[in-house]
Amino acid sequence: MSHITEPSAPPEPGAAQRGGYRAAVIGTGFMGRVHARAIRVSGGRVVGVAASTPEKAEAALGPLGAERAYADAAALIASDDVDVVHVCTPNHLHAPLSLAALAEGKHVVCEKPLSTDADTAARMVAAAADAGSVATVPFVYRFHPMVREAREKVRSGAVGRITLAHGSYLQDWLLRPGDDNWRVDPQLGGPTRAFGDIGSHWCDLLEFVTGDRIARVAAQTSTVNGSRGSDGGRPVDTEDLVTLQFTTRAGVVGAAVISQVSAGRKNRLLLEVSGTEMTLSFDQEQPELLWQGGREHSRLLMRDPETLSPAAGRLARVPAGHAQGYQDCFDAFVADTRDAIAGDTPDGLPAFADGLRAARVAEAVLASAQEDTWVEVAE
Ligand code: 4PW
Repeated sequence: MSHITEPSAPPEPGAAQRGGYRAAVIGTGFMGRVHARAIRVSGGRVVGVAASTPEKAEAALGPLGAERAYADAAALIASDDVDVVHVCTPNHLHAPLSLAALAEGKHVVCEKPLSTDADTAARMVAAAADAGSVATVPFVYRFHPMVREAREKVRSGAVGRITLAHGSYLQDWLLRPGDDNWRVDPQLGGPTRAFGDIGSHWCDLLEFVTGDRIARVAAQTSTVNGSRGSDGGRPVDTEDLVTLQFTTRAGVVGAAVISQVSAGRKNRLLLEVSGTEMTLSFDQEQPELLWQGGREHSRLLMRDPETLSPAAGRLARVPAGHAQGYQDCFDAFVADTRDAIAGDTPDGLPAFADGLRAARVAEAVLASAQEDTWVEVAE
């Protein structure tokens, strides 16, 4: 099969395999399983798992490939066998567990949102710096090679001066009143739901690709299902959708639609950036492709390590023509976290500062919707 080009860099343990990666996972839901797999694929060990009950932790040993079930999160964090704590719990526990792990001198990978309020997220950034720990947040869509390719085209000037950015992040798993999850409860999920959960990814991707920052926002929120639950009877006031206008520091204007109630849309993150020379469009459900629009010629770029920039090519984890996706992003993110712990400085690794940034944007979005006015994003 001579036409198959191998990825430019081997995906598995590289420089930073030195020292190993002894990780433990708190939380055994969908995200806990994704993290555990990424740890193992990156050459690490899932040395332990903790859950809301010892029984749940025990039951997760097999599915997570974990070596030991801890009675609770505190015991896991205190363990000398654990170097890196992955926090994959409901949102309200992200901050206390991460802070406890940092106080024990652990490295931390914490799911987004970093905290349910931005001031606490700022304390987490400071705590990570004080501890000298690597502290990362899985804004994993950054790890699609075609996202890196888009970023390189902006960086090189090929896109020209950016004039417009827009897109959407649409899902449908909360479409019906009977659809329920801890995320809809502000005590567990935080005051913003659709925006905190998926709007944060969109804004992170926009800022990552453009290198610019959202300066001010005007948002509307809507709670389509005002009550939820198996009998549809529990009142809910976290938002199902957000429409957002924004202006960046560089003066780019843009708009985004974020929804968890868009029938048929499963995980459709679309980001389109227009500059004076070209438009780039990335759709997370077609992650092998990047549309490059030009006045005279437009083309669909494919993830081919032979034609990608080195920054994008290094994230190719399977040969060209073999689709790579969501779990691959997680695998690459954990591999870069591992390398950062070993002393490398991987390009584009999302850290707690990026989680704080997302929390600040989320607070501005919520305030704008509540006050019905433009709101500046705090720095
Ligand atoms: O972070 C996001 C989640 O909370 C994800 O990337 C997709 O939407 C999958 O689950 C939710």
